[in-house]
Amino acid sequence: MTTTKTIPTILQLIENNHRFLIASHEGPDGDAIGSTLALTNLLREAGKDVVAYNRDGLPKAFSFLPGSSQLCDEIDGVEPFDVGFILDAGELRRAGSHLRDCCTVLINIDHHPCSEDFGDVYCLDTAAAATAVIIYRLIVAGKMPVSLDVATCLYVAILSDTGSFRYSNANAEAFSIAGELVAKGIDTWDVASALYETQPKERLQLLAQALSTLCVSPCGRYASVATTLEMMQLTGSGPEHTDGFVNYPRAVEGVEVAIYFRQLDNDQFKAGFRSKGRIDVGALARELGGGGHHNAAGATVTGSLNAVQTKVFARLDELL
Ligand SMILES: [Mn+2]
Repeated sequence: MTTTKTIPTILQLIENNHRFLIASHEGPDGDAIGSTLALTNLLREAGKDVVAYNRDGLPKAFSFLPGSSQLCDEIDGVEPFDVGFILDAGELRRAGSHLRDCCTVLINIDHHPCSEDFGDVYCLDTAAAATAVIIYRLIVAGKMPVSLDVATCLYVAILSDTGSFRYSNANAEAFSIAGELVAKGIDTWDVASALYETQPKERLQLLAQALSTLCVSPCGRYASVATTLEMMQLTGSGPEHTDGFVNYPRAVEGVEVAIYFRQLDNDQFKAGFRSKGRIDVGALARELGGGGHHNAAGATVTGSLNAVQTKVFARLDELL
């Protein structure tokens, strides 16, 4: 079903029901949390009873968002919810397969290509820059008021999924919605500084260590950085501080594939891959026993850092 057909159905379900569950995918990003909290705030403001849920809880980076303190990571199994919204999830499993049983009606709203058709209502639009864009369309179609709280959550979601309007999905609709949201009174500098200028110092200390391992291939088309458990111990940091590290080798001029090797234990590394489009790193990751998409993928590889790098680089030399 297309968005245009499903939006009136969803609006009807909101109107006719009272108890809602809003959930999104594990390891939530800005779109997952922003969309969850936007819809949560919206429905609460309309007098509904709403539970916001994420199996991994709230990443600290989003604790400035309105409504974030009420996001829970467990659901008490009492009576079922009238309606459950699963947002931005790709697959129900990533939000929690158990959610099917707690909701009378399940609505899947997503913008991921190949999003699984798991809901009673399936609202997919791969042309939407973020799931939050589809939620905004829903609000406009339902002529619902956009409070500053709702606007802030949607804005953060769009900002996050478009890489602050740098990625190719930053289309006219994304800019236009962002403009309308900012017009509701968002302090854009406040939001940007809450998102990007509140990093724990441990992250930057670990990043400094990671950057010192920067390695660019002789052909110049792939590059990597790595972190070891020793570096984490030395800087008092953890895996939660490594978000975005792969973007640094990706930013090197001429690089088409970037890799971030993160040591998991003595002889295991997680290799995170990013491609600028020509090389299918999803296929590469699957060869190594992992998975992912054309432009973003990962695999766990056994061996010393040196051995793991040699293995991955040899394959990339063949591909590039
Ligand atoms: Mn998204």
